[in-house]
Amino acid sequence: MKFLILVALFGLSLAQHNPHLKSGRTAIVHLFEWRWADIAAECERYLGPNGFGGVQISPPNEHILVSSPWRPWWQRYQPIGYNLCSRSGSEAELRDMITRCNNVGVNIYVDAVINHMCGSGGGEGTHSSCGSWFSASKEDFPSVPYSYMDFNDNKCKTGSGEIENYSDPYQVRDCRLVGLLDLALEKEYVRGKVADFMNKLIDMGVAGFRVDASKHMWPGDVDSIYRRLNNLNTKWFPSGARAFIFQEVIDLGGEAISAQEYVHLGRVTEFKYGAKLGTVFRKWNGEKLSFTKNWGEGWGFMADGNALVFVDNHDNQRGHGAGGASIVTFWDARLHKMAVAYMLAHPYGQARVMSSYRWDRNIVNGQDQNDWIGPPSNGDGSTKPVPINPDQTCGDGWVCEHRWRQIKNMVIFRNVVNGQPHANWWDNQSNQVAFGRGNRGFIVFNNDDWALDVTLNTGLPGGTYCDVISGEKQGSGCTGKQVQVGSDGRANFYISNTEEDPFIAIHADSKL
Ligand code: AAO
Repeated sequence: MKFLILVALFGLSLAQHNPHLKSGRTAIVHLFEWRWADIAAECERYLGPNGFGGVQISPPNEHILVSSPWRPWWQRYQPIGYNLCSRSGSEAELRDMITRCNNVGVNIYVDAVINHMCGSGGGEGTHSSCGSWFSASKEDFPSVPYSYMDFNDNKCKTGSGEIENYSDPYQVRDCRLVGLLDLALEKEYVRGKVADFMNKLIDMGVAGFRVDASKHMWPGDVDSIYRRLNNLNTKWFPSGARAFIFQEVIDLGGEAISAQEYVHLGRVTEFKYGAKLGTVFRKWNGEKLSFTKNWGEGWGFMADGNALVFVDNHDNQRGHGAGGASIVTFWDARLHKMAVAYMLAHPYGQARVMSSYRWDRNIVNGQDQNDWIGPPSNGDGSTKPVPINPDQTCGDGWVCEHRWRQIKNMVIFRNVVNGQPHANWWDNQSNQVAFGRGNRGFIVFNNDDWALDVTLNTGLPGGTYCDVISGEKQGSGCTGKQVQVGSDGRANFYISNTEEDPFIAIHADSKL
């Protein structure tokens, strides 16, 4: 009996590691701050047809409206309640989007902000995205309802009520993160309200959750919430399927709380991944691409099946969160394309691609004074739609990295090589490396300051392949470079260090 219970419990949480991607799909994209109407259209016109597996959406629940600074992106990390109207749209638009994305095989993952409500200085009134009244000073949120009894004020032992020291795990869980009113998740009542909110989304058809600020919640508390979650909607998912859970725990080492405390509950964001990959591609601290032969667990990252990996995220692309200056973002487009391609070619982890908007950076002493700027918006703060240019890029300040040919084609590469082992590694002991995935795909990088000119074993069947970085296969030809693979699997590669994109990728579906 005990054994059976153990199996049941263990099985339940392992199930939460599965993103339930539709067959043949492998990568997800964070459409940061996009409107629901635009995500629905993007699923149908682009993500579905190009093999994207899912979308991480911005928090869909009612949030505070901040006026100073004017409508920052981070207002959505300050919940006022669980009504589903937000800067991205109404509940009806959210439901329509989830349905339309599911219908074209693209899953939706919700950014769930459940650790806290708005900041203590959030004032009183109806300045919230659905217009619900609240009072931050009285800790009164009638739309849920939560009252002062539902917060951790008595549990927190610091004088300020704030997290003062990250090396004290009690403070980190029981006190306020940057002034945000900290919910008492040990209370049955609060757990129930949070679970109701998540269950409403599950029933609408979402496939899972990014759990914001997980480090700031006790593993036992979130476990108790996860156990209350419904199985996924059987209209789109197998019966008995559990929600995919990936928890935001920033663990670069050296703190009291580690990612390991959460890996039995679901996946965890592996922040070391982007921090290290950025350092490698920037060639800082003596790092070289050739050192990545054992990339993944060999670099001290968490176990493969627990990791959610990314090159940058919405925080560290603008100096919030962690990772520091090494993070490569769209602002360093050439390095970013290489780093994202490396991630998508490599088998480690569940990969997430970032899709950003541009803002006016104003960096003073290494700190961006404009790190708060929200998405492309109209004067009244409403978010602008994402217009698509004739060349398939996005307009109006939306960067749409996921539509860059190099990145889109590497998402397809990852699908084509899915399940194949990391193989045929080559390096020049510096910053030129190559590796394949079984007999399905091969990629070559030149991040040195001189040309790469070498004949390598690709592991692929002989033939002519289109490079999917400089172009792609179109009909019976290539729009970019061609690679001739001999019947022995060997091919010559030449990559000048001054090329726009100094890397080449070929795969089974790019063969002529
Ligand atoms: C805003 C204002 C605040 C105001 C507050 C309340 O900016 O001035 O007090 O409202 O009125 C986002 C924004 C915040 C914003 C918040 C609410 O980023 O600026 O505050 O919305 O509107 C910690 C958490 C992590 C969190 C991260 C930003 O652990 O969970 O801070 N990320 C999530 C979201 C994020 C969101 C929230 C949480 C809140 O992704 O968008 O905030 O919902 C160390 C710790 C980390 C800690 C960082 C930053 O990291 O390890 O746990 O992250 O510090 O404080 C080295 C170390 C590394 C260290 C890092 C940074 O790299 O190795 O460990 O340095 O110093």
